[in-house]
Amino acid sequence: MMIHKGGLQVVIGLGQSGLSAAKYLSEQGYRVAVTDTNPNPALAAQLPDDITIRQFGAIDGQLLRQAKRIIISPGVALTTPEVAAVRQAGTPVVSDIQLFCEACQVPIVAITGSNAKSTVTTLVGQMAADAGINVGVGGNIGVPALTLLANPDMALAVLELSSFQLETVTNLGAQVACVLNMSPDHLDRHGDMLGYHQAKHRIFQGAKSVVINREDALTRPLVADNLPRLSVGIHAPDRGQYGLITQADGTVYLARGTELLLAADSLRIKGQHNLINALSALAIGELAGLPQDSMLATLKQFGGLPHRCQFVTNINGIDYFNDSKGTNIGSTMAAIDGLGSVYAPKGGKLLLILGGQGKGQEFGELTTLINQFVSQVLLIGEDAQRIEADLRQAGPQPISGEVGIHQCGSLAEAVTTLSQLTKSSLSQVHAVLLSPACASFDQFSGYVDRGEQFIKLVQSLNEAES
Ligand code: UMA
Ligand code: ADP
Repeated sequence: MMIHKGGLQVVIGLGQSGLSAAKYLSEQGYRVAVTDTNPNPALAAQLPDDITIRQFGAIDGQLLRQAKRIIISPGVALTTPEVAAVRQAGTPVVSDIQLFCEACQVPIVAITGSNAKSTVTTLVGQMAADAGINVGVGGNIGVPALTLLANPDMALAVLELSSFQLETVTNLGAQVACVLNMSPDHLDRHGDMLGYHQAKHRIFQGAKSVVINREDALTRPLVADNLPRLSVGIHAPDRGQYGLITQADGTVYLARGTELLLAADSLRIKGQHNLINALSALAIGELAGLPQDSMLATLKQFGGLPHRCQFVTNINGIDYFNDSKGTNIGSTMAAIDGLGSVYAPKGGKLLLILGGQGKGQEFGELTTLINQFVSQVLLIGEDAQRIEADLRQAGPQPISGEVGIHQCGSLAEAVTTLSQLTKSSLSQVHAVLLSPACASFDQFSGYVDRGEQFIKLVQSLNEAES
């Protein structure tokens, strides 16, 4: 008979992270059970045979009451009644990240934020790899953290962490912890901004060093500490800190104190928000002990991730950008500001494609940046009418009469409309930006599908025009 260690471990949710947790715990010799609201979770076929307790179709409250410890998937809310009841009764409820940090023997770099997590995580991972370090990159980025433990030679773990993963983590003990930025997101799960902030800030528990954003007070740890700390921001930095320095001839440099590191123009990723992302990666890398020369070489090569302000092509002098991952107001504001300020000095404006499935956000918050940087707004998707109403009425300032607003319905229609608009020099359009500030599920299978369809439509436009 197999002797199991500890008590029953119940995994809730059999997605990618639930599967990784179930496999890991079973390999560690625990008795494991799995429960999921889906009657037929697709990943059930990949569960090890010795996991025989599989309760699908509802979260099994009775099973949870027998658990010694519960491992909850990030997509399952702690307020789920069956979960809240056992938690109240004192059963530990943790995420896969808790299991990971308890088992991991190598330094952890932990990165969170409302936006830019995947970009900065990928960049830091690449910097470490290029410096010859055997690095594992995982977490919310799509690679469950526990799967990284399969690499016995891993010397550094770089984790992207979401608020859902962090809300059940205690004493992460990261070598470097960073909250990149904070803007409203996932408030349906966390109740309000305070709850969201508290979840994110668990990343600092037990941290050995931290990176903060000088322009965003909500990224600073609340508790005073004497930890090594580096800051990042758009202004000229203090000694040893990271920022941007603009020289008399207008050239912008990434800088550490007064030391000029790299001209912003030499980066392949564009927009001011990406300069901040580059600085964040450098600061995190410094605290993780990565060599500066190698990090700068990586930065020059880094082309960014697909669907994040991704340069698609230039047609008749107009640049096309795919920012399909811009799914909330904060990310779309960064894209408009970041790219808008690249074209504005040359008298150029953006054409912005906006819309899809809203998440209760206030689109009026975009009007200030639209008035500054955008000449045409093309609206698509389920919430297009509401977005137009918000833009016209609900902003901190009314939308300027000079900005054209066009209801287009679909992305295909938007591309047809923009091909007409961009022909007129009156439109001043120097760049087309798809950054919807919305989820995509009304018309697409996800942000990747939306971005890929946009690229295809733009490529056929290119063929038709050439
Ligand atoms: N389920 C229930 N009950 C519920 C909700 C879900 O049983 O109330 C079940 C579903 O039926 C399904 C499983 O839970 O079988 C899905 O679990 P999950 O939603 O936690 O998804 P995973 O596949 O485990 O993926 C998760 C992250 N998903 C979420 O946080 C929603 C992935 O982040 C992450 O890459 C992965 O773990 C590996 O760590 C995705 C994400 O959308 C990219 N993250 C959010 C974001 O970036 O905004 C936070
Ligand atoms: P996350 O993993 O946090 O969703 P990504 O790197 O995938 O972050 O980028 C998501 C979106 O956030 C992109 O579409 C991009 O326009 C926007 N973004 C990128 N960098 C920043 C930043 N520094 N501040 C705000 N938004 C940003």
